[in-house]
Amino acid sequence: MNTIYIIILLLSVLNTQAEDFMLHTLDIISELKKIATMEETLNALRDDVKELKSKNEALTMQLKTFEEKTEVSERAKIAFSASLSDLKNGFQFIGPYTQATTLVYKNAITNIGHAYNNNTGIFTAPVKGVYFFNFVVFNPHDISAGVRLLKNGNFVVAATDNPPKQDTEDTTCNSVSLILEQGDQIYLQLMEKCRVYTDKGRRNTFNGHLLFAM
Ligand SMILES: *[C@@H]1O[C@H](CO)[C@@H](O)[C@H](O)[C@H]1NC(C)=O
Ligand SMILES: [Ca+2]
Repeated sequence: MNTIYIIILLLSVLNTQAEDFMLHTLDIISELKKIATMEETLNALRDDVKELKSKNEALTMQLKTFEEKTEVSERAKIAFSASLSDLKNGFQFIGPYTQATTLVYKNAITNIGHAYNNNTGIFTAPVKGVYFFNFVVFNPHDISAGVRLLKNGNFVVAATDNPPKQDTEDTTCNSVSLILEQGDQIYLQLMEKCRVYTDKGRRNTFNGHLLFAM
């Protein structure tokens, strides 16, 4: 009786273990399947991360360039106005000369950014951009007035006026907007055999502004 009981007990124990074993095996197979799927997902994610990284690098570079450009244009505040002299009394003629001569507008009324040099009369562009220039020319006496604007020594625009006896105007002017590279130089020349005049009226001026950097 005892022996039979023990055998039955053993069989039932073995049966349970077999079931357990089967169950565990199924678990392991499904876990392995899950791991395989996870590995695939991981590989796909790794590719995604790689792609995002390179996109991010490209965007970071673009942003850096943009920020540098913005910084340059924000930094660049350029504006000047200058008259030939700051005479309080009397007057002075400049010219006529046989050769064209650089006009030095000595009296800097405004010179933000110091791109205009009132010792030499030369404006030097500190950044690439679009600049606006204007010059007003006045001569009240019997010789023609004539001034030209040059960029790096090359003619751009001029303003001329006939001698006062030939008409009733003594004043002339011209303006121009120019795309300048950094270091480009702009200055005004008194034309050959022409004359300008200065007194406390400050009627001859040279003006320049940076409209926007590029
Ligand atoms: C340049 O302009 C400033 C401001 O008007 C003045 O103080 C200075 O003497 C000028 N330089 C020359 C060479 O005239
Ligand atoms: Ca005239």
